[in-house]
Amino acid sequence: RNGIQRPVGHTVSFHYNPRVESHHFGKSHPMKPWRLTLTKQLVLSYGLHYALDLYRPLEATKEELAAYHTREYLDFLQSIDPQHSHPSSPNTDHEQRRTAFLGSNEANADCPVFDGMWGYFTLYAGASLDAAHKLVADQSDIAINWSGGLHHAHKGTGAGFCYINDIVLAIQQLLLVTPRVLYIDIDVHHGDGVEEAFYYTDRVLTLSFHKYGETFFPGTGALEDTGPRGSHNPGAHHSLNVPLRDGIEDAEWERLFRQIAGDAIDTYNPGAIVLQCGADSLGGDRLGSFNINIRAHGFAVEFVKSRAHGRKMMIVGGGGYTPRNVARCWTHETSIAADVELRNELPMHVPYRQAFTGNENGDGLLYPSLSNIQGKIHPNMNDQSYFDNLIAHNKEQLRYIKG
Ligand code: ZLS
Ligand code: CA
Ligand code: ZN
Repeated sequence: RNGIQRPVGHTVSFHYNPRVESHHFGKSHPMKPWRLTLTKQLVLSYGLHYALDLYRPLEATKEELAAYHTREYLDFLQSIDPQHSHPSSPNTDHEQRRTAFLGSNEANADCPVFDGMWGYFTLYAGASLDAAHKLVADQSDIAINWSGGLHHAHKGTGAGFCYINDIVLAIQQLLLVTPRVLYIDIDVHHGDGVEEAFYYTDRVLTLSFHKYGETFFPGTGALEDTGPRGSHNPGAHHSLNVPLRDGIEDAEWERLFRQIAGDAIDTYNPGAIVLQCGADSLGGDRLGSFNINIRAHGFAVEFVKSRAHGRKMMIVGGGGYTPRNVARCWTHETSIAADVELRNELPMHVPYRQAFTGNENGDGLLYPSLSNIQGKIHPNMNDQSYFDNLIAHNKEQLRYIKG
């Protein structure tokens, strides 16, 4: 009806269970699963689902999560959920365990305990595992899970809104069938949890672009941190970091990404590429401070896809704290995966249309100008020589790597 068709010879799968939408971190918490509702509605309104294989994955099992996470952490997560908790266990013990596993509760925690949280984790992790399994079984070429991408979770603790590291679990599955996986992370925060999980191996190359400096979370991901010290360790030179200052703009971003990600793909020659597309690197994000627009963000997907040359590709979400722009961004990136061009005017019948209309909400367009219009203004604190140094340093690291 609207001309959207399945391209021949390349399958794009979309892994999503709408039951994730109903979970709430708490009233003032910036992480809003509702952004996934908005994304899904926009994808459907553009008719993109005609170009996708849609899957509705079930919850991951505790056994599946234990492929990375510790038993005691999983036992804690499952039992702290009010719906699973034992009324007999004393409150004080719960409090101590909560602090140990999810951090202190001062000024309201990044990782709160909320109703149905076990259901939420197992759904988003289940979707990433389903995506990985469809790639492994050769039933998909590009597998997308916008509810995943929770890159800060550690083996035995939660951090930065992340409890279960679905990315690590998915990469573990890909490693069963391919010798090398490249992980690229364009969330405005450092992909520390994924870097940490594969820090000591040469079978995963991690590459994160992020804001770095002052007190910005999580504080890791310096240019110089490229893996364990000592060239005898297989993980040496296999963690790449691109620390950025506030206000980076479209052209600079695209040049930097093309250079560094391009070199990484060519040199490392991975069998699969996992791309974390956190949308908090967009201009106007509530927590981020970059100045890039939706097409420049999507350039990462476009570029990796153009260099994939038959390699399996997995795309996950991540951060993104201005929901209308998260939905725009991930709809655009779904369309890139599916080889479909979308018109700038949003479909008339899109639900929640008011979230996208009005001057400050982007005028009913898919691609409004985000830089310096929405949110706080972040002057560009990067300069050409700084970028040149980032490119040169990462090129130097890649000289140690043979694909
Ligand atoms: O990458 O900066 C921090 C840590 C703190 C400041 C905030 N307080 C609550 C705890 C101590 C130093 N945390 C960051 C985490 C960012 C995680 C990004 C996840 C991802 O995008 C992947 C999904 C942070 N930045 C902003 C907040 N936390 C934050 C802002 C507002 C609130 C409300 C709820 C909770 C407390 C008040 C909160 C956190
Ligand atoms: Ca990042
Ligand atoms: Zn983030």
